[in-house]
Parts: sequence; C-alpha cells; structure tokens
Amino acid sequence: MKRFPVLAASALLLLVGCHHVEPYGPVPTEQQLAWQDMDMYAFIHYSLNTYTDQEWGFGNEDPALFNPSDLDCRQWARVCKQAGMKGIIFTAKHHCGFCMWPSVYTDYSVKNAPWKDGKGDVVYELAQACREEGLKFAVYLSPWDRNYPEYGRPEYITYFRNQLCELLLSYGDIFEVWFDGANGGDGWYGGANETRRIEKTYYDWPETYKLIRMLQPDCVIWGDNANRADLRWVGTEAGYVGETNWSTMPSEGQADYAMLHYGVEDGDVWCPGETNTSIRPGWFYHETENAHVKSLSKLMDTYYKSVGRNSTLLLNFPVAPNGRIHPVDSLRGIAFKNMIDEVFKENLADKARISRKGLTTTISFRRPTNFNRFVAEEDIALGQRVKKFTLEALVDGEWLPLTDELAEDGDGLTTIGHRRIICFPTVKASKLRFTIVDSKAEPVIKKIGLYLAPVLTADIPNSGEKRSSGLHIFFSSPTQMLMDWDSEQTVTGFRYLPPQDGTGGTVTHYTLWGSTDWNDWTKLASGEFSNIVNNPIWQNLTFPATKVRMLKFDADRLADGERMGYDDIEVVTGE
Ligand code: FUL
Repeated sequence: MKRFPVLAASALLLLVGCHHVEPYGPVPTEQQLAWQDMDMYAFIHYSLNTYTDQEWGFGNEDPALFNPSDLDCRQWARVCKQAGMKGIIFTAKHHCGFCMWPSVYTDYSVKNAPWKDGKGDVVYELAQACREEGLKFAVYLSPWDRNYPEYGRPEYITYFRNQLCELLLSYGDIFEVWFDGANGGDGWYGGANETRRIEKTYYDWPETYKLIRMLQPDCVIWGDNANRADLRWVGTEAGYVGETNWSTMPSEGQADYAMLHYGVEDGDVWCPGETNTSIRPGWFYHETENAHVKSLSKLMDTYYKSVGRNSTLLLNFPVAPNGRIHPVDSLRGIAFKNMIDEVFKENLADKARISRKGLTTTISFRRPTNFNRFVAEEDIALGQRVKKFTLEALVDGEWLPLTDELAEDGDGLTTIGHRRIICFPTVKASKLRFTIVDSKAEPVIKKIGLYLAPVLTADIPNSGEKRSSGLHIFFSSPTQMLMDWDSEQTVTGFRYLPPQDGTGGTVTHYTLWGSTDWNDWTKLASGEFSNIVNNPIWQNLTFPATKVRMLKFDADRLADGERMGYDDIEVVTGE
C-alpha cells in the first residue's frame, strides 16, 4: 500500500518531505479502520435480569417475567443516535442463557414469554430500528450459558455456534460480535444446579472466528481470550484506557492488565482497545440507580480517556422494565453529545498560520488566543508510529510546557494513534509548538487541532431531575434546557421563573420546542420576555395544545452571564 500526503483545510500532514510512505509495523485491516472511525457506539443490556433486578441471572429465571408494557426499540435507537452513538451492540444472550430472539435451538427465549404472545423478536426489532436510524447493529452473545444443560461439554459448542449462525444470518449486517470473558462457574444448567469449570481451550475460538469471517466478512470480533481477536478489552469497565495506548499486541497468549490497558508497543498484530462502560453503575437497569446516572463531567472525562486516547467508547444504556431507556439516561446521553459538539465546534488552528520545521509544527495566531484542548491524529493505516511529543505555548514572550492534566503518570504526551486529545488549563498564547521527539518511523500526522472547551465540562448547577412536578430537566449546553417525560403529554403552556438571587443567566429571548421522538421538533413559542430584567417574575407562555414527550427550551439571548439560569420551571399540561 502506498500513500501520498494530502493537505486538507483543517488537516496537516507532518512528514519528512513529501514522498511515498510505506506502512510501518502492524497495521489495521479495513474492518478495524472502519470500526475505529465509529468513535462511539452503544451497548444495550436488557434481558430477564431487568425483571429480577440482577446483574447476572442464574439461568432458572422464568420466561414469564418477560412482558414489557411498552417495549420500543425505535426509542432506543433514537436516543442512541441523539447521544452521538454510531451503532448499537445488543445483549442477544447474556449469561443467564435467555435468548432475546426466538432461537430454534432452545425453549429458553422470547418465544416462551408472554410478550407479543411469544411471537416477538427483540433482536429483529432492534436491527430494524437501527437501520431506520442509520445506525450499525451488533450482537453480544455470552459464551457462558447458565441455563443450557450441556454447558461445559462439547455439545454446547455446537449449540453456541448454531446460535451465532442464527444471529449472523438473519439480521442483516453485524458490525461487531462481543464474547464476554465471564466463563464457567455455578448455574442452573437445566436443573443440575452445580458448578462447572471449563478449560482455556474449551471454546476453540479459532474455529468460531473462521465462521464469523465467512458469514460476516466486515464484522470485527471482540474477545479477551488468548486467541487474539480484532479488538481487545482495556482491562477495566470503569471507562478509561491508559494514556499510552498502543494498538498493537502479541498475536498469541493470555494478556495481563498492563497489556490490555496500555497495549504492547512491540506487539506483532494490530489489536486496538475498546473502552466499555455503563452510563450508570450497573450494566442492567436498577431503579435504585436512577439518581446515579453519570454526570456530564464524568461522561466528558470518559470521552477524553477513551476516544481521546486512541480508543473507542462503548457506552451502555440499560433498558428499564417498561421496555424503554429511562429519561434520565437519555437526557444525559444527549447532553453528552451536545457537549462534545460544543467543545469541538471550532478548530482554532484553522484560523492560524501553521509552519513546520523538521518535526516541529508551530501554530501562530494573529493575537493571543485562549485554548485548552490539543488534538492530534496519526494516519493509522500506515501504523502507529509516534512514541513521544511535546507541547509548548508562547505566553507573554515565554515558552511554557503544556502537559496532559488527565494523565495518571508523567506528562501524558506519549503515543498518538487514531486520535489523542490533550486537556490542560486554558492558556492565552500567541503560539503553540508541537514537536515529535521520538517515533518508530517517520511520523504521519493527518490532523492537528486546538480548541477552547467551555468551562462547563463540570455540571451545571440546578441540573438534574425535578421530581416534584415529574419533570426530568437537564442542560445539554449552557443555553439549552431539555425536559423529558417519556410518555406523551398534551402541553398548553410553559412557565419560567428567572434566577431570583442575582446569580445571572436570565433568559430574555427564547424558543421553546416540542417533540415526540427527539427527531422532529415543533416550535411552540419564541420571542422576548419583556421587562424580565427589571421585574424578574414568572413568565407565562401559552400555545395551542400539542402532544409531546420532550421539550427543548433555548435561551437565544441572556441578559447576563453565559449560562441559562432559572429558579423554577412549570409546564402546563392537559387538553
Ligand atoms: C461483563 C459481564 O459479566 C457483564 O454482565 C456485562 O455484560 C459486561 C459488559 O461484561 O464482564
């Protein structure tokens, strides 16, 4: 493969001269490249556990428990799309063995549940919904099955592969298969109710991988066993990978935490890390966790420590017992996406002069400019090359070194890979100097960027649920408030009480929108709150009765401050 450097508007190729560049070391396959470009995609955990309030089902839970009142895969897909996810990986079968599709190989599935009189197929409905929303679709098929009588014996491997074939042949394109590492132990096993241990070679993964490659050639395989798959676990479910994250690994052998978390610099195969975590403490829904959905700042931290560290982010949204993603999770997910857009909306380097001398690139501004995020991307199709770089900002005539404030160790300015985001406190500088000081081969940088993230990567005061009136309120940007009921309401009015304590953020000009699906928004009202500054009393908006599930209140102009403030909000519902 030969590549020629191309110079695009916000892209800069940093090379020693302009010539053919040969790939160096292990490089990604087309499938791994396409996967890496997805950046963020969702996990959805939903099974009988949702109805037993468990994380791991034993395998003897009654299928009669599966009878959601309002299961709506389109709602899941819409929420995930609005949250910036490019695809969904669904727990088609979790460790309990209950199949969310009507597998012909077992009775332990939706076909024996009351939902849709046993005629339903959640995998099918979700695959369809993903297609409609332009999302990719993938499956989690637990290798450990605590229900199946033959688990631990050779017969189970045939059963497992048969199920895999059903999933890979009946639901269109599958972008990833996820084989969880939890394996063997106690379980129901068809009534045996015992502990079963398995050998490391029990699953014979190479054969299963061949099957997947044959049936779904574009699919990537996630696995954390000794037979290297296409993607690796990052050693934790807490949502971060090492700041030094190599996409290479040894082709064989069990990997320890350090290898998973940091990759292996001299590994002989390309095996990038996927960072998986849940938007709330558990993978499955538990009502008791409704107040513990991750905050916006926690989610941003997760983003910087995954997508910003040469990884992807697989973010889990559990489905609640009614069959829908809970409004707190959906609002938080959408706020997360809006905040990412806000942070990266303007590459300040686009407006600056960029010069290069050797392996140093200098970005020069006409006048001192505030920034606090640096982004660099290698052309990983040619391999991951950069080992170490430095960043310096020219502030008042003095070069100050910048370091990664999120790094656990050292300055954090190590390898780059697909994308590296470096966060540091805001500097007002006339120049930024980026120097590659160590590289395995000549570096091929395809993009650099400088951004100014709003101070708000912390949470906005007053956000969160407003339980008293049943409203779930969340800010998706400093000037946008979202409300979600997750059930249809007829709204006829909206009331806004500006801040009463002089903290600022009074909205003078507004637009109020309503929607039933997060996609199509109807303008309900817009205009100016007259005399609100001098007389900050309740402001009342009335409009024709409209059916909505969610409202969006935009502050088009604020009297003071940069973030919307409010003392109270009320929505008038009813015909
Ligand atoms: C874990 C499993 O045991 C959890 O239940 C969950 O599915 C998570 C994604 O992987 O190891």
